[in-house]
Amino acid sequence: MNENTQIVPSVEFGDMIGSGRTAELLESAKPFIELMMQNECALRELETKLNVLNDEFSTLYNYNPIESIRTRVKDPMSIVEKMHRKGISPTIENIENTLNDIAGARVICSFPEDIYTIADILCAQDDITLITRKDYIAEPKPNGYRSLHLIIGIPIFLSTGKKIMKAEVQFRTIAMDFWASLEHKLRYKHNVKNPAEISAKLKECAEGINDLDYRMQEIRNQIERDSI
Ligand code: 0O2
Repeated sequence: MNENTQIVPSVEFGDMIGSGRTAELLESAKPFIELMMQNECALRELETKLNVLNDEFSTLYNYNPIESIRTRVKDPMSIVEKMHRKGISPTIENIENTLNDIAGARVICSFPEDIYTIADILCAQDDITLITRKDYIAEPKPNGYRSLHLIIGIPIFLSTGKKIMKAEVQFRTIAMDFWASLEHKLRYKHNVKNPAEISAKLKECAEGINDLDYRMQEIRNQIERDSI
């Protein structure tokens, strides 16, 4: 099998199983399973880096800038569907070259300032390369969506040597995450009567949440300044 192996077998799954070709099917899936494993490893490396920073802040400043970290490897059907949407054949090589978000992490911070602090420190590490940076906090999406998105290159060390993996890291405050999770759920509810009204209300909530984030941050900073 080479890197151009299609992850969707050309022969029907049932036919292969039925004809005793299970071993062949499993063999054809190996490169894809390997790619998933490498992405899992990249996320473990990334999560460790973020946890190290959080532990250091906790020890030095008695403060945790990161509330929580969630990671996921994109599921195979979403990968195939996204490749299909982009009109590119889902070979292993094409998937690796095209998709930046097979490995994804969501880093939830307490305050907007923490997002930039942790993102900058992470990108300054000498084994991390910043590939793209989209600041949807400074420039929210028209629907009100806010987050800082980074695509980074991060190394993993295999028996065959070093491999640079790509990962998407989304940084959000707790409030931004609350909004994005609900908005995502609502987006998939169909047959709403007034989509424009719902969008307008969601946008209004996004503005309110942003206002709250910065007011809470100001209170935190005031407490820091005024502490004796
Ligand atoms: P999932 O299930 O979260 O992975 P690209 O991924 O590069 O093809 P794009 O538009 O350049 O597409 O990426 P962008 O803008 O950086 O956003 C990608 C991800 O951000 C999305 O992943 C969402 O997780 C999140 N996101 C972006 N816009 C919105 C939004 O308006 N609402 C919410 N709730 N989330 C958003 P996926 O691939 O959609 O899905």
